[in-house]
Amino acid sequence: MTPVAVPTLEDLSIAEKEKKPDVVENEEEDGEDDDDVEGDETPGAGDAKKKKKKKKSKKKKSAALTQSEPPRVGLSKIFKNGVYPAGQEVEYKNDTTSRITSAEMREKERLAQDDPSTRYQNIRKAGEVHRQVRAYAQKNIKPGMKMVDIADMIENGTRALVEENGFDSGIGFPTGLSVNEVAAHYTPNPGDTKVLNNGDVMKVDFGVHVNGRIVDSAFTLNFGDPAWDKLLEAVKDATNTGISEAGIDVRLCDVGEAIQEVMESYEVEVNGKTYPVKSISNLNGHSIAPYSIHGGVGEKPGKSVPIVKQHGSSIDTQKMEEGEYFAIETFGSTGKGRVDEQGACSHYALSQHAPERYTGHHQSAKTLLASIRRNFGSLPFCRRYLEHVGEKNYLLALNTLVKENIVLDYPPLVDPQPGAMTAQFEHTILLRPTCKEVVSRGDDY
Ligand code: HZT
Ligand code: MN
Ligand code: MN
Repeated sequence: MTPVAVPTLEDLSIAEKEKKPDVVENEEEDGEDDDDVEGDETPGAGDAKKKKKKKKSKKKKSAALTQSEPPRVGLSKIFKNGVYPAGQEVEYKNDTTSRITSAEMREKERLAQDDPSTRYQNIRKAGEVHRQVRAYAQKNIKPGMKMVDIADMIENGTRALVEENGFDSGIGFPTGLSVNEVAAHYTPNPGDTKVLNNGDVMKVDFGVHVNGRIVDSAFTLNFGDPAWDKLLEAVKDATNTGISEAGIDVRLCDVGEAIQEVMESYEVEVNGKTYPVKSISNLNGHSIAPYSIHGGVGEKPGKSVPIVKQHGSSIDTQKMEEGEYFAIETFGSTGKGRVDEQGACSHYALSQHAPERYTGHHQSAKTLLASIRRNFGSLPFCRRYLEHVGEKNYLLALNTLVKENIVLDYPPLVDPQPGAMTAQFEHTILLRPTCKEVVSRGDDY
């Protein structure tokens, strides 16, 4: 593992420049396998062990404190004071009450920060994991790789950096690696031999959570005709428009209308054919709640963030509210501009109506349901994750739970027009009392 520089955070924080997190330098490579650290407060780092390590290398000061390649250094070892970098902090549009300076809003935010259940450190750590893992992915994903190896690259990095620990921290949802006309919700199933090819346009959509606070962010890689870059640019612009429009008391329909306007102002010319870029009308962003990727809590459904103008639905009365988290994601297509469910399913999640215990007639379904509850709770999972926790021959039981509406299936979402190309960009934002924080913003997108 080779140490590399941690990405600079200069541009990310407006208000928190003064309390920039400590990023300690990596010790020099001395050939010793020693990750102990002076002042290490890791529970279980016992005195005996410490002394032994101190003897072995008496002058050892700070251990590591930059990220390795591949990324395997847990972030608590890089940000030793437990303070993670804030995302991009943006002033609200039309902020006539000047929330950023309002004493009332600053006090409200101070209280929110001090409340352990709402501490922003959780979402910020998840955001920093996302940035570091994707930086490695963007450098190393190449045509010819197996999709499973790409997924492993991202998931192994996420597990290590977030310091995966039961329900306290881990993967937020399956790694989406959707190619070309597939817009979302493809990840390889066990045994899938699919390879990333030259010519492919791949959406990389992965999630990280810390104490249930999920960062959901995605980007698109173009290994095809450089002319597709215009499609990527359209979608990036549309997503940034959604982020810019988002705010407290903003109507969700207005966000959708602004996104579509920008998205559909683009066209792409590839091989002498001109395609108008369309917003994929039946895909949307969504609110996010603790351990709930679609933002639903109990009987209360989450909120959708449309990416096209809505026609006379009830969505036009819904507004964004202070304290809410949203995934702002947009999808552009050169095809029909809508998606169908198509192909083998990989993504699943426990239904919110799932019974506490299985009362049906299939013994294998009963034990699989117990395993899903224990390992994933309400977080989405994929078949590979079932194998990761040791499940074998689970497919019949899984299909039974889907048929009985105990587990929901999320099949791949595909633009049905032959040759359609799709792209996606997504960020997670937090509507703080004083400002909007784009927690997944990086120097890449
Ligand atoms: C569902 C299942 C998963 C949430 C959006 C999404 C990836 O399309 C309300 C609005 C993972 C995520 C989801 F395994 N979906 N974001 N990133 N997928 S969604 C949705 O089902 S629910 C959109
Ligand atoms: Mn996503
Ligand atoms: Mn999402």
